Amino acid sequence: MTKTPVTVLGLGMMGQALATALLDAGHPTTVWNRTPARADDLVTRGATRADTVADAVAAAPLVIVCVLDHAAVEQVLTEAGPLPAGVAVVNLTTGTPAEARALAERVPSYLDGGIMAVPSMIATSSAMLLYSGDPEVFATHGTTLEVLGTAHHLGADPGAAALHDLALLAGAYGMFGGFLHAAALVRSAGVEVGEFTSSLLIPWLHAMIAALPEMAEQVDTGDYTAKESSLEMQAANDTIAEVSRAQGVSPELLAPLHALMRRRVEQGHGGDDLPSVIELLRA
Ligand code: FVH
Repeated sequence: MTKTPVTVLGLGMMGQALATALLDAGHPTTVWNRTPARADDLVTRGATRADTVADAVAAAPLVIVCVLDHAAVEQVLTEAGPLPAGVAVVNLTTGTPAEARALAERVPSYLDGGIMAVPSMIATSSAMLLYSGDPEVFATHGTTLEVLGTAHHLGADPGAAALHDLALLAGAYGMFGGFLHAAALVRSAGVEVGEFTSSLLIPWLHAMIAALPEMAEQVDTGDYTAKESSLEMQAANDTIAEVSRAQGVSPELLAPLHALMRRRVEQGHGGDDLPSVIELLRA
């Protein structure tokens, strides 16, 4: 069966991975990059080089944009000029929900996207990509987009993918922050971080992840009643910070969470569970 031709605009680390995956899956692939030499390897592998953005968007019904930031997307689309009828644009550049909505106003068939993967994960089972915007574009091109990684369409609001992308990144950064503090603490005692991570931290985090569905339910229902570990108990002492300071480790990564827990207890919610803190996050 003939595969849908695809154009990839932007051949940085991520654009190269996307174009390679499409080529490997048998899609006729046209590529363009501001610095043309970055297309050389892809052309050797079978991609077609477009000399201008306008030529690139005219070459395929599906155009994937993956450049540095929103300003670069604006520049590239301006350089493209009016898009040929029937061309769908899928923008995988990291941006904000407002930027996604502005682009959807400008581009008739538009999907915004967020890549939850690093380049080496593209086209593997670990890659997840979020999309939102024109449902028809996803219905038409979803199968092609699955080549890049598991594709989730989050609805017609073009801003939804960017919001979910940032929410997922926030979750990951929270975990990385916890990891860094834990690593600093054991390192201060001369413990090898690699061994600590594989034998203790990863199994512990797996056990803690199992608590997330119940915590999410508490947030959804607004019933934060503690079943096992009250906020009052958790906020009562600040042992992590105390011991960290004694070990010469700054507690600044974890201090904000502890301060919020204390504030919530002071507000009379000591009998709640940890998710109760979310009520203090309304800006
Ligand atoms: N790489 C990653 O791990 C992350 C994973 C999650 C998603 N991000 C987002 O993907 C976008 C591109 O990231 P990247 O890793 O490909 O970035 P670079 O390797 O730095 O390549 C940048 C490309 O953007 C082109 N570019 C920059 N400014 C302009 C412009 N004004 N007009 C046209 N193109 C522009 C640049 O071209 P050149 O410097 O080679 O000429 C590269 O092709 C990004 O949003 C991440 O947040 C990646």
